[in-house]
Amino acid sequence: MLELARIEDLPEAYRSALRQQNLVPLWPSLRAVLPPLKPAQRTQPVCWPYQSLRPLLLQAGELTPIEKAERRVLVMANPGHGLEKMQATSSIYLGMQLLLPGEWAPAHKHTPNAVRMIVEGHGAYTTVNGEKCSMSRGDLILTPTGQWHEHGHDGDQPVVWLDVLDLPLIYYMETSYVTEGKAQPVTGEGIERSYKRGGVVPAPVFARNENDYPMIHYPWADVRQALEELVASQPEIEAVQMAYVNPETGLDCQKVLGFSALMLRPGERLELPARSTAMVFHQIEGRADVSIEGQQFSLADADTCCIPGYVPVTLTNHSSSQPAFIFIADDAPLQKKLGVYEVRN
Ligand code: GTQ
Repeated sequence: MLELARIEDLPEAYRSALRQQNLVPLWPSLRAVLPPLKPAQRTQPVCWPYQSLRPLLLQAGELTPIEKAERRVLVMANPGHGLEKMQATSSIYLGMQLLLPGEWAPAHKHTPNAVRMIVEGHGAYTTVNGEKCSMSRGDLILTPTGQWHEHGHDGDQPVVWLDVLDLPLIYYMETSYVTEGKAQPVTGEGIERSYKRGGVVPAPVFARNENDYPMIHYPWADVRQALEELVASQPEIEAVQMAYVNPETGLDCQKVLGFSALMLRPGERLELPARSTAMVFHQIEGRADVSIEGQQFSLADADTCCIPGYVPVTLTNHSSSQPAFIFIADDAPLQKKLGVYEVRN
């Protein structure tokens, strides 16, 4: 590839004349914005072990009352982007949120899309546009763009969940803002039961639900059972993986980020090809190693890590008797819409 002229190769008077008119020569920066074959990446591989994060999160519960935090969250920030940017990847924000018994995180709605993956505790709930979703370990609860949501807690132990938002992208687009609201009346509970059986959906007199987000609560017990039934019916399947989709359309459950649950069979080693998406892994059950060239993370219960895109990934379950279950997030839905999604074999 030809070497191009540098900014210093231009006379200072010319450079200054350009600056004064808010003009920039492309050629000194062309290789930086269009590097050969692989993008420039800020996203570094990073792991946030839950057992080291947890005491600091509980301490936040003592240091900052919920009224002074609104959302009591420790953000899992990637140093490659700069911690103050609060980004795990270019498009994904990750945070661990703590709600203590009796606390209430007031209703609001915002433009970024969020999901919660419940990590520990019982008795808390999120109400999304009137639908009350109880929280249990491993449940996925969606709070898509523009939907009112608030969190409450009737139990007697701390509740912790992982927030996954497309905030970095929505903020970058200068479209991120919040609207505050009042406590929502509960109008429904248990929407997941209406969509429990794949292939059939509620259709009162054949009118289908055209809401973009018909199902917002995916209980872990159902997803786990689906994975076990998948592997029981197709023992040779390449990857025991289930995507979280809109049950009315079969498409991704949200428009920017995509989510799936993966079961690694005892002793399984799974090689994922290099794809254009950075990825987030969160261990729901068991243990697994996540490795890319030059870096390996051993995930135990509730550990979370991220890795950059365009690298092959190997996932290994070293246990010879126990399966491992991993929650995965990436921005494949967005990349596919933009036409930049790639799998490199
Ligand atoms: O629970 O609504 O981690 O609005 C960041 C922003 C959680 C929430 C976050 C939010 C929330």
